[in-house]
Amino acid sequence: MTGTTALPTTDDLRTRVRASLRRVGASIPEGSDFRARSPITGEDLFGLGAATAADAEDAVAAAREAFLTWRTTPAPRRGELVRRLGELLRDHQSDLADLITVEAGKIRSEALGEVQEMIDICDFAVGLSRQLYGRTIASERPGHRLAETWHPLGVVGVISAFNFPAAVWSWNTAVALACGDTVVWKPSELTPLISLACAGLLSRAARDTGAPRDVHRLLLGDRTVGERLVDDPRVALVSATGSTRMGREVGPRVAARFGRSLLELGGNNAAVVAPSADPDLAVQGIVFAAAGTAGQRCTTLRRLIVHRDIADTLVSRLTAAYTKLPIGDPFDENTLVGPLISAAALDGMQDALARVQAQGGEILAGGDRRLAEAAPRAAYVEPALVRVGEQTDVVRRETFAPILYVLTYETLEEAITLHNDVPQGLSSSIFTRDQQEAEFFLSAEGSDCGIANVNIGTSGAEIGGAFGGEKETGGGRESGSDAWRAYMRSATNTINYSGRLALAQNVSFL
Ligand code: UN1
Repeated sequence: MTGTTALPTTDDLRTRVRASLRRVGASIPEGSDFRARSPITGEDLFGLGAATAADAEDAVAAAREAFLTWRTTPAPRRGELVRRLGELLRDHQSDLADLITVEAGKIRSEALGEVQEMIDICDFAVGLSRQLYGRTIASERPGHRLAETWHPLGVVGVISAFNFPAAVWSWNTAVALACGDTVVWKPSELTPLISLACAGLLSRAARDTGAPRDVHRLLLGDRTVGERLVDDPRVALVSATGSTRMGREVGPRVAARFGRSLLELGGNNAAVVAPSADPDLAVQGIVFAAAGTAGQRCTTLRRLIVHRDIADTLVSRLTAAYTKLPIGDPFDENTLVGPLISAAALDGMQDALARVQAQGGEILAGGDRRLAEAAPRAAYVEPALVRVGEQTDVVRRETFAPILYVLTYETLEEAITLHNDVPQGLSSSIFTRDQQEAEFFLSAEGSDCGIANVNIGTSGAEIGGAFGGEKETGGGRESGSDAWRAYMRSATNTINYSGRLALAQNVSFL
């Protein structure tokens, strides 16, 4: 595998961060409670002050107070705030992308893409602010009308992960604001700087459009801050993105106080490659989905289920592509694979590789650490391609790193059984030019995931569709389509204009 040019120093990264934050108009809160760091060098950048329990209390109280005004602001006017945010994101796309690269290690093109996704959801939410439609329902009684009305829900607590440190916040926030909710955001501890920049731009948009200042509050801090949002009955909806382990705690705790949660948890996404697949298209789609973002998307392709007649050819093409992947500085435009987020992520990957080998798996390409001398604290690694005979416990688990397990199948039914035989259900795809196969994969008997694609990889969804998955992925839907309904409450109205009382179900009384 090729390496790219020398890595930037931690001082270079500090300079970049300062310049981006200055242009965005955000500053770093003084303190030393925790540290911003960069996976590019694995070193600390700045100390930061974390939110205290009193800050969290204050943020929720302020957001609740702001909600009382915001919910009465007409939705198209709420859309003006989101439109302004979208404009500021356009102006600062490059600054925000820099911060994402510094903190999450994303290559430039993917970091810019993440900000593009934010701009796109803002456009979507502006339109939505004029389309919060309810239905009129035929009443069984004469002179009656049934209607469904949608109202703002309240304070939304957003808990987000390091790997999409800005876009996932924007999916939730743009839609929640258009819906008349206010937001308290607890980002990942690993990405405080991009969070400061996003929150700073939204504050500016609020000032520019005359929206209440506290429509949005940011809380930097550890999991105890997130737990406050989870347990606070004033937080009407907790939208949490992260591991299934985290969701297993958040879901029941929010439910125990009859709050709502929207969970977007782990995936173990697979692609079926049928004999009729276009091989060039399949190889490109697979390599981006499996090795892109260094395997750190929740939509990353983790399992490949290939028809046995084409398995050897496809595997040798993939092996060739894997050995050519440029790994290194994500700011270098030739790099395709940046660093893993932490040494712990690298340990997790190496542990999974050792265990799957002990279970009979064969590493076909990659898996070795890179740049250990240049950046001893960073975690650069070659994406790994591993052939496995069966779906062992290691394969059925999500390892948040670039490992692609290759399995083979004979019949499509067998492929789909393998495909669905994992606890997670986020994203899936089939590469085929056979329409019957494609439609079967998309049918009720096919993929059991929230996202099912044809001739495209598992990652890189557009914001227009609803995003989320089934089973241990948590069942939530964010972003486009009618995901907005999770951010509002509906009321069913029965309006009697007949002048006499008629009971439903033909009940007579009095
Ligand atoms: C995530 O990894 O949490 O579909 C979100 C995708 C992106 C979003 C990923 N649009 O890969």
